[in-house]
Amino acid sequence: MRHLTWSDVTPKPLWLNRRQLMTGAAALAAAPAFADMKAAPSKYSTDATPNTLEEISGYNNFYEFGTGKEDPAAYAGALTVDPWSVVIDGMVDKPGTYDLADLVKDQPLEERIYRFRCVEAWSMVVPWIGFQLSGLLNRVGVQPGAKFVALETLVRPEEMFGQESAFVEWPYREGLRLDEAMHPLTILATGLYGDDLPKQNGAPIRLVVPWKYGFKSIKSIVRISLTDTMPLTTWNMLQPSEYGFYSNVNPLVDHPRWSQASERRIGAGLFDGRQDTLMFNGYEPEVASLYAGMDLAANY
Ligand SMILES: Nc1nc2c(c(=O)[nH]1)N[C@H]1C(S)=C(S)[C@@H](COP(=O)(O)O)O[C@H]1N2
Ligand SMILES: [Mo]
Repeated sequence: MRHLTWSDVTPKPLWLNRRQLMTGAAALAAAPAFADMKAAPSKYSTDATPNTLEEISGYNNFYEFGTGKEDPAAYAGALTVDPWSVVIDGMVDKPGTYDLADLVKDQPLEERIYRFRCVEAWSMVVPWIGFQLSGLLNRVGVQPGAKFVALETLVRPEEMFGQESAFVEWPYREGLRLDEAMHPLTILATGLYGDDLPKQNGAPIRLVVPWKYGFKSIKSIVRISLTDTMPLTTWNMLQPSEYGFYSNVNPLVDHPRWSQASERRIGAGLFDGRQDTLMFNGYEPEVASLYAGMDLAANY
């Protein structure tokens, strides 16, 4: 059987709003093809076996919906993700409020199977659907003095009951250095396993930075700002001694309360799924040069 690529099957802008658009004959025609697309992951993909959809959408961190790992699956259904817009502002040529469909328009969507590791030392392998953050930043035009990208999650306590408690200073926020944001491994994901993102995984659009601990991968993004100063980040605000700005996966730098030398692959049967953690989560060849000359123990 010939391996299909994404572009064989559907025009890219169609992909995002598939749920609304796929009706009747279109749905029937598309169904087998979508299943086949799993066979065509990006060159950036790992060859590790992905976790199941049940694992990926059943064990989550999304504090807007509670702090338990099963809370997001139970409560994220309340979130309205359509319509959705994202404010892009700060040091860009074309600031504005972009409708999600506009934002994704013309960005090459592809499946990328990424290792994903939480700072709590569990990990998964996820077949994301997304596009490079760099594509979007290039489209809006990054101004010369910009050095960082700051991202924020929606604040809507009526739908996100976790936001009724103030233990996090909402919105959840994250940031990257501009060169990290422009790196081809850094994607905005709008789906996984050939479908739209489950809400508990950060629908309708979330960041994925595979060489960093999971908390950098901010969910349900409504704002992207280009700045010349290092942005505040939620986990650093909560506990600066434990969570730095960089948060690169690093087996040699332990979290103050636990080792980061190994991880438990969720769902893996053998040996409890425990395996050695790799430098930069296994993406060392691709990203080590971003940190040349930096002391990674000081810049954790
Ligand atoms: N807005 C928001 N984004 C978030 C979080 C969160 O609580 N709120 N949790 C982070 C953490 S700690 C992890 S490990 C990942 C989990 O992503 P997943 O549930 O898709 O596996 O999301 C990150 N993004
Ligand atoms: Mo995490």
